[in-house]
Amino acid sequence: MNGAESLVRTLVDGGVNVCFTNPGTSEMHFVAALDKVDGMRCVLALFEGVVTGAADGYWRMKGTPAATLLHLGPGLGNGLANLHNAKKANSGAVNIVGEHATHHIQYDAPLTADIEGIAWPVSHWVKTSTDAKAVAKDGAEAIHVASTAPGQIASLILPGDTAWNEGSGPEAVPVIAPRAKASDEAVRHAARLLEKGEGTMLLLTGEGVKERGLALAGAIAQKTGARILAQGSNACLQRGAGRVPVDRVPFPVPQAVEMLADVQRMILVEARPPVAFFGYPDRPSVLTQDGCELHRLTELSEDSIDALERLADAVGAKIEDAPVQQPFTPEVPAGALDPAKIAAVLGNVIPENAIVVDESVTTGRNFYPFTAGAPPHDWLQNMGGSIGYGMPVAVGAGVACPDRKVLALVGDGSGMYTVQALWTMARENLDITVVIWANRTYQILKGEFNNVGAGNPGMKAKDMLDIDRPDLGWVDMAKGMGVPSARIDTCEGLMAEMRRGLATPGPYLIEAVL
Ligand SMILES: Cc1ncc(C[n+]2csc(CCOP(=O)(O)OP(=O)(O)O)c2C)c(N)n1
Ligand SMILES: [Mg+2]
Repeated sequence: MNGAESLVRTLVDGGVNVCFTNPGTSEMHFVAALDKVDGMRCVLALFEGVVTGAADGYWRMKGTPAATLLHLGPGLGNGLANLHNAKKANSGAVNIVGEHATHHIQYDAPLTADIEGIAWPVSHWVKTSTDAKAVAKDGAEAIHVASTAPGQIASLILPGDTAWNEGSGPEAVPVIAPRAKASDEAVRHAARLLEKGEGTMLLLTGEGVKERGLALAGAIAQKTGARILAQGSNACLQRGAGRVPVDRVPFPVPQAVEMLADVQRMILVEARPPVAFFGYPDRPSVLTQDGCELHRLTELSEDSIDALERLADAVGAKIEDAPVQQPFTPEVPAGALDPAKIAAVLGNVIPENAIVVDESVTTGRNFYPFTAGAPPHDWLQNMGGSIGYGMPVAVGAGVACPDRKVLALVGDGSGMYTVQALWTMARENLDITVVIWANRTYQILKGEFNNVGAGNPGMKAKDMLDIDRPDLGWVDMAKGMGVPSARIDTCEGLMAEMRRGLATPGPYLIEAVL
């Protein structure tokens, strides 16, 4: 058995049974091994940003890593933006990056590059296998790293000869440590802060914004008079009727500062201390008031459910007392589309157990209040700010959860970064309804132009902020990649087409012209 087959068997035995790929010559033995080993689902994507984003989406829904297969430095480089997003989302992934055969690297052939140098900034662990006998063991270590809480990026670089020479056979993955428990002092101090009542906030992300974490936090808040709030972006927030509702830190700095103005004590449940997305000339970077005490209950890698249970006990809160969201559907809107009406349509159509991948940018600023009473669903956000995450993450979620409806809500500018994801949706027949908010502009940047103090855009600057001339033909692009599609520009049309897309299996794209 060669090194490549030893590695693929190690992956499958280690529970990594999906590989998102875009291979080249240096990965051919890995590709050949896929035919020899049962149990690995291989999903081809036509751009590496789709590969890496799909691995992110897969982890978010499954909590176990997928593998990626990438072609040397440039292939990895094409995948960097979504690896950056995945790393910020604390998603685990095992990247297998092909490399020239060891004897060939010295000749500086066209594809020779500093692959480790490219991999490091978006990885927690990087290793180049030195020979075929080491590949399986390195692969097992990569799975171990990727699976270690809260989830990490492991990049294994595989020179061609380490794939084709005689390997070791599969290796077992070392035991993965469970999440560490928060210290007693962290829980005790949080309880002390909560005793002070109003002015205390629990800021949540990670397990803290999943159903049970929210129920515990909601019960604690109910008992003590504290408030709960979610981080601005969250990898997977569980919401909808019957769950404890939670708002998020808003993107615009003035709104965020206002929301946090009364907070004197903030208890961080996996969350980062809230800071602005960008620095501006006349706006603060830190969103909390001076003197606000920040107390960490759990690190990202710690067991927040356990910590919240202990905290609930300490303050005498009972999970069944948590105030849950009642079901409601907004009034059905009519006529031309605008962001508020779109939000009302969504509140009517989000199906039970849906996975909503949100890359709506400005169109989506107000989706939360209108969709809060929809049937229970998961809400996924961009964690790294690099746009083009939405459709790839939807691919990964669709592969991870074939029995659930995936709804990808994507700005037209964002969608163009990784539009190739549509082809993978069609090829794998993934049950994803994509809605593109076709406002023909980078709308958010118009506000940012002013926010950074650049004044009013002139003709040339305006040209950098609009994406019309020509208008993007989303219906045609989708058709060209095998995804049925429709264009609408009214609330009635959006409602009907979303219902159609969600009712029929397989992918569907709606171009919603604003
Ligand atoms: C990789 C990357 N390139 C550029 C940007 C800067 N950027 C942020 S939002 C945006 C445009 C978003 O446009 P769209 O998705 O159409 O949403 P809209 O602003 O129209 O609501 C751009 C270019 C970014 N965040 N990431
Ligand atoms: Mg736009």
